[in-house]
Amino acid sequence: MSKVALITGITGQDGAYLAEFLLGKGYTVHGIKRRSSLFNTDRIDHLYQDPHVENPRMILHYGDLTDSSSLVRTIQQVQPDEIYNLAAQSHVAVSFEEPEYTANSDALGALRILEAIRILGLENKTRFYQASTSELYGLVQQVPQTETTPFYPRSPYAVAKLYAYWITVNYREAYGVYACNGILFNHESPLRGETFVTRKITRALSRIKLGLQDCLYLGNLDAKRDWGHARDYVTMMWLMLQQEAPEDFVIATGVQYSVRDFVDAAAREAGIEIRWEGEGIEEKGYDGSGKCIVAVDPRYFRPAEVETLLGDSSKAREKLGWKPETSFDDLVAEMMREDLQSAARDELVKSHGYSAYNYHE
Ligand code: NDP
Ligand code: GDR
Repeated sequence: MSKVALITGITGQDGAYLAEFLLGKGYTVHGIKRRSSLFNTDRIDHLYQDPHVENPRMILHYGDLTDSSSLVRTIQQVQPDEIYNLAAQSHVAVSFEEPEYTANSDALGALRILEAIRILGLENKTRFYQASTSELYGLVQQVPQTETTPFYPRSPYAVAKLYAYWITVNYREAYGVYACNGILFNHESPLRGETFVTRKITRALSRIKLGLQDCLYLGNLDAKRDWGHARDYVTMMWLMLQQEAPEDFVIATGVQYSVRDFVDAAAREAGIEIRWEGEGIEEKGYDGSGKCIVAVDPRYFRPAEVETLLGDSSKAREKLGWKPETSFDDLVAEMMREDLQSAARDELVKSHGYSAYNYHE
């Protein structure tokens, strides 16, 4: 009998990589997706199986982290061996605009799933993975950050994820649920949402290169992050649920770059050398011909910023035998390759007289 996994957030970046990974391991994969007025399964369409085929190995269910009824019903029906709770309102800046919804989905969503496991008497069967985050460290108290570094969340998103972190620990200690937190540092890929800074950069520079856009507007260029590849990180989610006893793990590369460094690296992939001039909100990046292609827009500053994050994943390296496979340069190159291709497609459409494409930041 193949193992059964249930993934919330299967339509997101990590959900897509994890679903592919688990299908490759022979799992039957169930996913929870939200109802949307448009199709929102682009990232997993290549994995989707027609429900009319016999014994499909990937099945989608409508549901929402804010709706206990859908969660309990799906978990009861699926009887999963493993649940990966990846669903979240995952954008830090948006969490300042929608704090209550973020708390409902990101904090209470985890509780609802853990309660469902208990209500359905699945404590001894179903293992639970919670997508925790380096944002918990926020205003960092120690460099680099490990599993024992104190938390200091700096956004409604991080505060909600703090609740989810502790309720996961609590259900492990109180009810013996096999429940783990993966404290993952930023991880990116060509599937990254377009409004996160890395993808915003690779997408915009590709379009600038092909004459589809003039300028890339960013917020805090000095913010530093520890960026890995999502493909590498989903392996570790699975590894965490294969141990004898449940534990929490930091997953990071241990290398840090600034947003400005990321812009430089991505521009180099497009054959552009950026010259920076000015400071603060006056800082601008110019291409070889002297055209301004990067500028700061304070609109993208956050009410409270996380300036610097750097992870130490020694515990995962030792206990799980895990290490990241993709370097920063390879990550940037892969993202640029994909975005240059999609900009080239847009350019082709435009050159044939169609203008039905939009640019949304
Ligand atoms: P994405 O934003 O790409 O995906 C989020 C997923 O959650 C999407 O499938 C989205 O659905 C779904 N979702 C959002 N709200 C709800 C809801 N109320 N009910 C059901 N589903 C919902 O995030 P990532 O894949 O990048 O991240 C996965 C998880 O890991 C998130 O919890 C994130 O907070 C966390 N994390 C991410 C890190 C990163 O660097 N990527 C680092 C550390 C933690 P839809 O497609 O309909 O929008
Ligand atoms: P983050 O990712 O907040 O770390 O959360 P994001 O890419 O949004 O920001 C990283 C840093 O870049 C700065 N920045 C900008 N960010 C965005 N989005 N847009 C801009 O124009 C811009 N300019 C500068 C930000 O201020 C920030 O310092 C991600 C999400 O995936 C979370 O769900 C996850 O928990 C954490 O990573 C780890």
